[in-house]
Amino acid sequence: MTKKILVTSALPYVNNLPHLGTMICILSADAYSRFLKLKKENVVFVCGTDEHGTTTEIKAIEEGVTPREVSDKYFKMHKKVYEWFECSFDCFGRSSSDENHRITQDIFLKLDKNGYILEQGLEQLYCGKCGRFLADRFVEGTCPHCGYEGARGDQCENCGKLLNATDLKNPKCKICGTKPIVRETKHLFIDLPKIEPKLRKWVNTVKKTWTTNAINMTESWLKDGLKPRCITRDLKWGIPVPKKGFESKVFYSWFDAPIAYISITAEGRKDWKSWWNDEKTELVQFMGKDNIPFHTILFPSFLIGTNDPYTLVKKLSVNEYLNYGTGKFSKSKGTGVFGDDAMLLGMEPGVWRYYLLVSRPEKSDTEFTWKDFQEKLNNELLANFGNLIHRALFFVNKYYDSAVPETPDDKFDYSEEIEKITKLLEEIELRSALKEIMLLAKKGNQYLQENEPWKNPDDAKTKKVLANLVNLVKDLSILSWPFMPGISENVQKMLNVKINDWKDLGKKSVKKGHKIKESEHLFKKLEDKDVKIYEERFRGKSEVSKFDFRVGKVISAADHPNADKLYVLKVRLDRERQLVAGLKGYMNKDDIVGKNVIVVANLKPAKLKGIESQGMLLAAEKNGKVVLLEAPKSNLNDRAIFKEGNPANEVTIDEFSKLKITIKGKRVLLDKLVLKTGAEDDKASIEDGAAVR
Ligand code: B3M
Ligand code: ZN
Repeated sequence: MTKKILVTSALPYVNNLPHLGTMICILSADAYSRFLKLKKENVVFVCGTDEHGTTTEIKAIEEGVTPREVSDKYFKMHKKVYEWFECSFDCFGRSSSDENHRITQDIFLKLDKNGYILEQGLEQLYCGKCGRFLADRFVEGTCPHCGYEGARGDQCENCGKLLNATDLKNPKCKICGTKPIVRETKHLFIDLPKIEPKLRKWVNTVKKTWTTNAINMTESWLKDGLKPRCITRDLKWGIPVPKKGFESKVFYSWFDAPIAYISITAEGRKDWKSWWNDEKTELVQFMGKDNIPFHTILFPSFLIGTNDPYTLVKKLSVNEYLNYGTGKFSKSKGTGVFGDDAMLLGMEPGVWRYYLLVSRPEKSDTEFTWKDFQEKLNNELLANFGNLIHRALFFVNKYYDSAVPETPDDKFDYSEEIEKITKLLEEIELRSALKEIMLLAKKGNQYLQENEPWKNPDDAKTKKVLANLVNLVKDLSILSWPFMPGISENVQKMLNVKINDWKDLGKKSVKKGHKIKESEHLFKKLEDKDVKIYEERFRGKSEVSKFDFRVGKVISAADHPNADKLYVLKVRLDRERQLVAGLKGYMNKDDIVGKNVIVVANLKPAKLKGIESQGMLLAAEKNGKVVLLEAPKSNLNDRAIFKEGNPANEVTIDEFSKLKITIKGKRVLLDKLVLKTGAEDDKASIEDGAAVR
């Protein structure tokens, strides 16, 4: 029986979309489990969304919906993003599932029965204005350890130390900004000091297979000595605590979130117990550095305290942070690239996977820059990897009628490279492994260059060279599959083979006479002008999101008394507004009245020839023809957006005229962003290239 390997990636919070930094952790786990699958190991890859806790409650307050609605909405969006990124989860679920309620409560009851649960009064921050206790992220302040000003009530993300909200200096309620007061309530604690001896023993036996940052942080925790840790919260959204006197409380989300790894497996597989209750299962967990103590101290303590034979983490792979340039990713500020943005930029998912895995922050934080992304795409993927594959296959197609011209020989040897890459992958040194794969492609390019096959294609030697290169291409397709599965599959399509076994590496299995297919370019160059556009677009506080585009219905149209090109319109959106529009001479009043149009609703009111215009109606123009932008299926006052963000209170006509909005295929485009109202693409029935004004 082969051993079981359980791979998990930290469950991303459901309150927001994953950004590139979040993707790194998931893609790392994905690449590693794909590698194991190619090696025909018995592996299950588990991930899902972390839905409870204050992050979701805060988002729900912001969006004016329930936490359940936030979770449902974002769960779907997460799923879509991961599918696009070619993530191959075997089990993908949610921490709010019934199964997780069951298993979490079961683990709690066992901890309680075994005497590891304490009841204690707790001094907690209470916001008088909001009338609630401020759990975890409902409060922010200065970290008492490192002085970081944005520390949250449960953890400082700067130094990684876990905090109690009352430790914060200058605490503030996250909702209203008020300074909270301290009040006492009763809570349940897990008695970590009592579990500590068993935990220490276990840590000492496994820690050698953890990354250095994980070992260091865990040891420093243990050195300080463990304290009882509160596992209940005064919130509504969460898993109810099954204990008398605590019925109105729920579990701390960091209690049920790691348990969700187990429940998600249970939902997906009947044989889940054999994965989670078996010391022979090797549990490999991927996470960002701030998650370390939860996975090496807390979660193992929950499991050890049950006295059940739960599978505990064996290998831990921790990544540091990816920043967006020198700043942070922020969806609300429009800074940085998020998963859903990447999907819309027209590049293969494999390009993103390559970039993120080859820049995986392992020893220190790194920065995403568009220049760096461009360089890796153009110089590494395209000019090296893609170029080798294209040239090798191109020559076979051109000179030998698409058939491998010879039996390959051993003159071109790269067995050492394969061995090295395999070893690196086994050790979860993903970035180094990927770099070695690129070096191997480079070696292939040199071999091709030195042998100049274009000079003597009919030479026996040239034919051998190309047969060897075709086999290298086959090997590169196997080696790169964990990292860029879609690209690898495209290569195999062109090669006309289907190989998904690591054991096939190094074998000259693409034999003389094998017919290959047309070779196509795998990558498109990223041009400087696009880099400029993307830098601008993802810079933050993006220009376009400050415009408040709204759907309005035109109720009436009349001639402007003092101007022969202007109409005065009444348009209903939030309320009835008077708009002055320069449409006379281009269309009749009847063509306008009754239509659902798009209005810049936060344009500074201005007088046009003596009549006030409270907004601007959008139209597209080309060669003297003018049409309205329309959203026929939308409701009045719905927002039309290019890109999520917060509109400014007021914008000026000058600011608007700087936007270069055009029409393509009747859709309204700004760069590559499409103007949408809900699910509807806003339309303008006019030729491509028409300008919107
Ligand atoms: N959601 C924290 C994070 O995304 C948390 C991980 C849970 S793993 C069980 O950083
Ligand atoms: Zn700190």
